[in-house]
Amino acid sequence: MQSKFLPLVLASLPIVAVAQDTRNVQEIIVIGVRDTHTVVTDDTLVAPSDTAQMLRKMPGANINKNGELTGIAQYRGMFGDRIRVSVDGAQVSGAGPNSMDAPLSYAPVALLQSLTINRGITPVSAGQETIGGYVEAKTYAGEFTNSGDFSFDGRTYFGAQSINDGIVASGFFSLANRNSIFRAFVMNESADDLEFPGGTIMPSEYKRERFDLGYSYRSGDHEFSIDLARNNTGDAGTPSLPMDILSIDSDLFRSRYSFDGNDYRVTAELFGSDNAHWMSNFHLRRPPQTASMSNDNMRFRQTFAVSDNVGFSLKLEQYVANGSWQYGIDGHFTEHDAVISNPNAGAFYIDNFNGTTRDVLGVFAERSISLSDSIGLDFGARYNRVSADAGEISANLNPMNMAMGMPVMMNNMASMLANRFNGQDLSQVDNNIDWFARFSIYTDNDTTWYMGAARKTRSASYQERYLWIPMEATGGLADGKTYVGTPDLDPEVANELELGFDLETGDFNIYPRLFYKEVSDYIQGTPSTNMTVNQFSMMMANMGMGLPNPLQFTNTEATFYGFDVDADYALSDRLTLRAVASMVRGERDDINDNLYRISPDNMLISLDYRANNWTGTLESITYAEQDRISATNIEQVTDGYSILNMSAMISFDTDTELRLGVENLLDEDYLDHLAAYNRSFNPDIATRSRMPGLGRNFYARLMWYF
Ligand SMILES: [Cu+2]
Repeated sequence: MQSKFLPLVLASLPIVAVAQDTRNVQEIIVIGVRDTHTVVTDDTLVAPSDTAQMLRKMPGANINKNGELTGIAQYRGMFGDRIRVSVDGAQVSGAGPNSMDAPLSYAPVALLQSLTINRGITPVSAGQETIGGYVEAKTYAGEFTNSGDFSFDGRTYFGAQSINDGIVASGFFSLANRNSIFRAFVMNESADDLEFPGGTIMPSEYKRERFDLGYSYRSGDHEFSIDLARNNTGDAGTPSLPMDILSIDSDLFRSRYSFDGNDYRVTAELFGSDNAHWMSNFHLRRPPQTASMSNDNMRFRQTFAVSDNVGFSLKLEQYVANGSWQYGIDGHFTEHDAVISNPNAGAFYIDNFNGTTRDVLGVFAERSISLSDSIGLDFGARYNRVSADAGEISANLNPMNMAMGMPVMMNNMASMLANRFNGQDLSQVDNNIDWFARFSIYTDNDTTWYMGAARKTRSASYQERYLWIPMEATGGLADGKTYVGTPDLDPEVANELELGFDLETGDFNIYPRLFYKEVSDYIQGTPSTNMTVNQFSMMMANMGMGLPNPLQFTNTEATFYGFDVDADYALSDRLTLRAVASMVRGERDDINDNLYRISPDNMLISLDYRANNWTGTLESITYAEQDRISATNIEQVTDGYSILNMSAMISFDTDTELRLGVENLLDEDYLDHLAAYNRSFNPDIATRSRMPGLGRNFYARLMWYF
């Protein structure tokens, strides 16, 4: 890493060596749009190892959990690729075809500075495809000092929790002066299987290491940074998926340059990642046992998957008398491959994805304008060109070269599917137009009203287009169904409206929002009508592999609507009452069905007590029953529940903070609707039954700045 790092830094120095006097840009006051809800550093002293779990406490947001490190962001009923996730400006398209390395897994809690969610209508400048919203993770990067002399600083983050005997230990070290920050970060975390009141969730253990090296330079109006990171995830259970993680080895790169001119700002970003991933159905969970028609060893499966990403963005922001203009171009180019094999039969293989590419090139313009003292308007438009392609695939499902029987029939069917796929026009191009507009109107009585409208598009993912043989490789849907893709899927187009207000009186603040989103050509699995696909799936099911009746990704129609709010009320100087509530409905419009894996209605109420050097929090979290379920995805109803959490944060001095807490204080036994179904053998949880929520968990987190 160091060998790559130094030449890149040296090469970049001449660009930024031109020092200039700092001159402040003219003060521009644009009527604020309170569209974000931020969790700041202090809140990273929480129990979960997975950054995505912090979304649970934000209005409208939640997580789809398939394992302890695999949290997939959900916002207002949309999730996965529909949510644009930025990690320090970079977009990561993970190696796992089931999103085992979902984007937020690349911003571990121990390194996190802040997690921000863009409430409501997302500006087109935030990212390329923001149909479901925008989540931004920022990692801690150290701080410049006020002196020319270098000083050594850093912070450590330690944590331990009882629920899985998990620990996390990390150190961030920096050598900084007023112009430069050299930084390094190292983290190690591991845990055993999770406990719930009825037993143990198996396999849910995990192991992860992370190493970062970075450099920032600042002089006058120039700022430059470059960062390299390595993520090594080892054994990590994902009990809601058909396989578990054996390894995820990723190298990430990102660099950023900005220049503040007199009345403009230029930002350039370049990022990339190289991710390699192994998973299997036998190394952490009980291997395939009995099968009526085949040898047990024949059902062992392992998958090797890789992804490559590069991306860039170039932005110009111009400050004018009553606001700003912003122009930009950006690109994100990804490639994915995955091969399934059997360690007991060397000749067996299935090209799951071969050379699938997805390239997005975008251009946008955005305007932010103060129409009067009390009215603000933002609007903008974006054009994205999305091109996708895939290489030819093949498979060998008859590794023993048998002359007749099941393997021969299955192999013949796979050949038919492969020939059909290879004969199709796999190269696809979409031309997508997005736009948005939002008003904010400040009235007296400390109230600001918001109104927004947008049209947002998303082109199909590589799985949705190029899954050619019925498999569960679906970006982590974890519904237990097998799927096939449709190469020529049309892009989804969402038309959305949002309305709400902020009322801030000082003692009492409330931020409610209503939203409505109609999506035409919404991509969703519908029953496959292809005879070969259906027969193949049936034979697999007969062998004890997957369910019959596969789905095919298809353009359908859908509507999302709901309401979310956060509020706080100061009961006294020391006591604050907070509440966050989220409600969302997701429905198919072309048939009478609900959408799959939509968050149940939920509400958080918390009482915070602030003393001189400590704060205490008592929190109640209530989830309603979810009976608006998808028949298409054979989804199961989940009962409502309520849990209590308690924590205290103690500041020993300005540099040291300790949080002690207990989650699910009463050890309530409940099921987690968004954690899907158990897919591994477990005497405590029936196969394909709803995953339980976690039991009582004591935890400690310590952050020490030095
Ligand atoms: Cu995987």
